[in-house]
Parts: sequence; C-alpha cells; structure tokens
Amino acid sequence: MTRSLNRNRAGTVVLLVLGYTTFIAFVSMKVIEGIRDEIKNVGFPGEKQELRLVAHQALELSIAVLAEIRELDQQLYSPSQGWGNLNQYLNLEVNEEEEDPLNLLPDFESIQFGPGIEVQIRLMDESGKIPLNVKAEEALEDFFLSQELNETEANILKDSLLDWIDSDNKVRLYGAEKNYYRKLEDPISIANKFLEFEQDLFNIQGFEELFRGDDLLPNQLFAAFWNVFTLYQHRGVNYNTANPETLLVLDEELEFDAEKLQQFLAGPDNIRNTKDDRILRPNQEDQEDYPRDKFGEFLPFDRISQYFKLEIETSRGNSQYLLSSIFDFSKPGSVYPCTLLKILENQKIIHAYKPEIFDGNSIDPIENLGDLL
Ligand SMILES: [Ca+2]
Ligand SMILES: [Ca+2]
Repeated sequence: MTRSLNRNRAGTVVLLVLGYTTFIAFVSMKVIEGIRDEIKNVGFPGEKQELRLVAHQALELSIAVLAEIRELDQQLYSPSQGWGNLNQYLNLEVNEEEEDPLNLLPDFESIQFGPGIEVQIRLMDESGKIPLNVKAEEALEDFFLSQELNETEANILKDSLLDWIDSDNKVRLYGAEKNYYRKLEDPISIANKFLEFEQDLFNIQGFEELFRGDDLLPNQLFAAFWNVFTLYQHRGVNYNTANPETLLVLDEELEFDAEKLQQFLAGPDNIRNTKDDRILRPNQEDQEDYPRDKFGEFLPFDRISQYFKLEIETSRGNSQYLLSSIFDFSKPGSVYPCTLLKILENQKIIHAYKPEIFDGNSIDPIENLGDLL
C-alpha cells in the first residue's frame, strides 16, 4: 500500500484540517479583534485594514493546513501530499453576500472571507534548492559555468562569494577578503558568514557588475541564481520539490539521471502535478523504478520540506494587499507550529527577475524596495 495520501485519506485530512482551521480561525479572529484598534491607530484606512486582516487569517489557515498534513502523514515531503494548491485545498470562495468577516460554512464546503474579498495563496518550498554555504563550491562552479559567463567571471563570482562566507581571511585565487572591501571608495566590512538577504550579493566583488542590468535592477542572472540556491540552511535538498534548473546543477555533481527522477515523481501518466504523482519518501524503495545515483544507491528519500515561502494576495475591487513570509517548519515557534523568519507587507520577497513593488492601490510598504537594493 502506498503511504502517500490516497483519495479517501485526503478526504479525512480535509475534514480534520477544517476542524483545526476553524479553531485557529476563531482564535486568530479574537486576537486580531484585539489588535484592531492598535492597527487603526497606525494609519491603515478601513478597507486596507480589512484586506490586511484577511491576509493574516489566510496565513494562519495555511500554516494550520501544513501542520495538519504533517500530523497525519508523518512529515512534509511534497506538494503531492495536498499542500501544493492551498486555494483549492481550502476551497476558498469569494463571499458575495455575507457580512461576517470570516465565515466557515457548517459543512466545510468552502471558506469565505469578508464580502467581495478575493484571496490568492502561493506556497513554495525553499528546501528544494541548494543551501548557499562553503560546501556549495562545486555547485556554484557548475551553476556559474552554465550561465553566459566566461571562466574568469565565473571564478571571480565563485571565489569572492565563498570568501565572503568563509570565516577565514585567506584570499582565494580569484576572491577577496577584508583588505579588498576596506579599500573600496565606500569601504564595507566583510561578513565572513552566511548572507542574510538575497540582495546582500551586491556587496560582494563581481556581483554588482554582473548581476545588475543597465537599468540598475537585479537582472536575469540574479533571478536564475536564487532559483537554484537558497539562504536557508536545510538538511539536504528535497528532490521532490527541486526545480529542473536545480536538478541540472545537482545532476552534474552527484551524477544521477534527472530525467528518471522526474519520471518517477510524475507517476504512471508521466505528467507532474496530477493525482498519480509519487513522492520520494521512506519505505518506497521497494518500487522497481525508484531513482538511483550512478553507484546504484537510492537517491535520498528522507529529505523534507522545511523552509517555505508563502505569498498571500488579498483584493477587493481596486484595492490590493500582499503579505509575504518565510517560515521554518522544523522548529515550532511560541504561537505557531513553525517559526516565522520573515514577514513583509506589500513587497515581494526578492527572487523574481525585476522584482516589482506590489502594484496596486496599496498602503506604503514598510520597507521600500529601493532602500534594500
Ligand atoms: Ca572570509
Ligand atoms: Ca577565505
């Protein structure tokens, strides 16, 4: 018997989740009601405030779904467990009539928020990318050489990045340590530790020239880089959620057949994101086509989805609001079953080519994107 969620079990999950989410929603409403006046006083007009509250409720619902799936299915491995499309999972519907700010129908057929409010939830797993640390040397080399860079440029980027991260002050062949950064026109101190934000790359030798376009915005290389690497130091790349570009880099390094892996994950119909998708997870290795590396060893099946990026967009008419967050599901926080690492309002967590400030009749972003870049 397959240990992934089958249809009946998925049905049970929905019911249990909605039991749980009703509770969470109730609690969050109480909490939110309590802080409502406080929010009013910091200058959010009524309409925006409601969109903001709904976004925070949707954030809590999303966390509740992940917590419940993990509870019932032992671990979070793959969006095929049901968390791939939370809009569908929660059956979010626009409430045309109800006056209640949050209405969970008694039969749990759908979840509706305040009248006319649309909610879009996008959840992505950062654990399918390669953690950016000194151990990523080979992957960095493979990545830079796969881009349209010459060998010297690729070496400068790789060595300078590794020198920026490593704790020593020994300069790599093409790298730079504190002496280089001290002598700049605007001197800075070298971090000698992991990057905190994606845009910290621009402090490092070579990146300003190669990762920014003529329009001074982060260019395609910047986006491609953060499509493959992540700031979050998880326990190993989760192959279930690795994108094709990341698999290509890993495949160079570990020499497995990325195509066979994709076929396995896609299931018998060979199409990803359909009902027969399979999951790399413990106790599946007896399957004949379970993917292996060049030594004939099984690909790691115990890698979990740990770091999530969640974007929630709420809108009504011309008003829009965006809540972006990053959380770590391997560590419980004081309120949630996960730790919230970053929360941004009306601003995307930067990954996209030409990252845009959320475009709408929105409140002023708490931090201006221009200040960050
Ligand atoms: Ca260093
Ligand atoms: Ca060094």
